[in-house]
Amino acid sequence: MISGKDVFPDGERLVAEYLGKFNDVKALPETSAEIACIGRSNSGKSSLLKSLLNSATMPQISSRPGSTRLIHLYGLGGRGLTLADFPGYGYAKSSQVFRARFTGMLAAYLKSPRPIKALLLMMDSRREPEDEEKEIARIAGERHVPIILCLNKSDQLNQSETAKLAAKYKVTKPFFEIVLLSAQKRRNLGYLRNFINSLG
Ligand SMILES: Nc1nc2c(ncn2[C@@H]2O[C@H](COP(=O)(O)OP(=O)(O)OP(=O)(O)O)[C@@H](O)[C@H]2O)c(=O)[nH]1
Ligand SMILES: [Mg+2]
Repeated sequence: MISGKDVFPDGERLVAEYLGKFNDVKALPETSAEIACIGRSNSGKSSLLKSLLNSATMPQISSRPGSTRLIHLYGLGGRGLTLADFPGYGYAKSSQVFRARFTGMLAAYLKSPRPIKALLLMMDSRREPEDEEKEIARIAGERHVPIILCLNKSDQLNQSETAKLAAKYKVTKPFFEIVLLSAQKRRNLGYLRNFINSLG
């Protein structure tokens, strides 16, 4: 597990262009390479992209779960790499229809022939991986798509909780890498920034 408290400098933000929002995988424009930020509602996906990117249109964040309802795409400075901010899953209060559509949308995306280079799987660091995370890991494994498990909200952990997590996530399998970070406080984002940049 990669952890640290370094605050991510503004100057290292990835320059991005907002490409729009899409309500269906079939509606997404063709791209040459994609990284998708996925995870449970309220885990901080939009916050992570807001902290990493420098774009005229920034991701919208909200304390209300279910705030991102469509797939938002950001192009990285003409390098052919696109970042996708997905709606979250597992929001108990969202309507059955929305939940079903969304689960279908993520499953459809993961199984589509789109050029997915990596997945950033966001999870509140105080939660355990649940069925959804295990299913995502299974599908990604079949496709040989690396997942970086992003354990977010590290600012909410004390020292002993952080040490416990480090012990628990000593073995990264089935993930490519595990990063303990704070999207909101912009802590320990350097590895992700360099990883994304290396694929662009
Ligand atoms: N303490 C703390 N709060 C955070 C952190 N990152 C995000 N949050 C908060 O978590 C809430 C949800 O953030 P979003 O970025 O909107 O979460 P999301 O995963 O995009 O949510 P959906 O779009 O609903 O799927 C907001 O109130 C954020 O301020 C973090 O690192 N630390
Ligand atoms: Mg969001």
